Amino acid sequence: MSDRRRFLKGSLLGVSASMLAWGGKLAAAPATRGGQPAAGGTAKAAARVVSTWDFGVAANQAAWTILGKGGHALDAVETGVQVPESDLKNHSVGKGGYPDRDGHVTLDASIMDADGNCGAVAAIEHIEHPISVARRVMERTPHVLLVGEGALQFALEQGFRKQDLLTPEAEKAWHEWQKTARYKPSINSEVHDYGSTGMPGGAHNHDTIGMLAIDANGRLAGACTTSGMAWKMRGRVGDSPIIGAGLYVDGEVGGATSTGVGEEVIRNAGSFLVVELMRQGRSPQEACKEAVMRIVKRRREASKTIQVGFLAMNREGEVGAYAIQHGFAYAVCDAQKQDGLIPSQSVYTTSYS
Ligand code: SD4
Repeated sequence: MSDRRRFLKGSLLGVSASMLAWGGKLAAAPATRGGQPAAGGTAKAAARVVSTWDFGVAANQAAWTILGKGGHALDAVETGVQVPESDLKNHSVGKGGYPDRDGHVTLDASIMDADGNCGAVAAIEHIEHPISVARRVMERTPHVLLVGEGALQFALEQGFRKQDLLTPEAEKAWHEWQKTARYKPSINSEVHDYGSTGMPGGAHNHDTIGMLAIDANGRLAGACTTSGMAWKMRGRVGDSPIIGAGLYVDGEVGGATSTGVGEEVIRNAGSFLVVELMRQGRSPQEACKEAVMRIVKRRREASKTIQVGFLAMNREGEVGAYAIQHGFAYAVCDAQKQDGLIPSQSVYTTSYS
């Protein structure tokens, strides 16, 4: 079990009953239409930000420096997820993330607002804050998604600094992995085992940060950023930069984001599905559960050993989550409490590894 997962297990044991109750009854904010202030502009929504995993607590607090002052949800989610992107101890997001099986740290990120504006980058290298490049794609290009070399070129044109993202710690872990992996980096003409019997990364194949925010004016936004699955194939892209898979926001309904094995999320258009289920009247929790059950139903065997978690917030500020495996948690931050961490319900209730 990784240090992070061990920490999470410990911290969840410390979650008090009162906090769980608080988590179950997240107060609803006044409804607004299309992510805009309600007619007349008098109704004030309760600002709230939620994000995946325990490291979402620090990310939420950074987002709150903007939301708490009445700032825009889009600025809040960008600022919030930059925290794990820069955290060298976090091996699944940004700088310090575990590399692909050839030793390259490649990052995926997406951002979306309540009006359907969105931007993303996939398999981008050498840039510490892919989320900010994704926002530039959204705001300064006619496109939605830039990948690889082209994404890097755009980032450099936009003034982002090129840097080495592979930390000594991550490099050491990669060398450890190579000792048992049936794969040697570089052109590998002898071994063509692409790991078709299972996803690489094991316990490291989740932990993306997905964040959803609603600001004091009722505007919704979301962001999702990751280094993806550890030891993935070179060129592999997960769910996080795919709008509708790793992230989706609709100002009339709410937003959803995902963590876990991206292939399963993409197959089911996971976050879009969660938002559409909320549109049909499901609560965020019910919608997340249904999206998880679609995956489990299609992949009954595989789902025993993979993790996928969804987190959703509707435009009233109601929050819910659901995961395949035990151990998923989400952070909640609002005017009442800035360091909430709530264990998600899951299909399986015992730990896996
Ligand atoms: C992916 N959803 O690339 C991501 C994995 C994850 O840290 O959660 N990674 O499939």
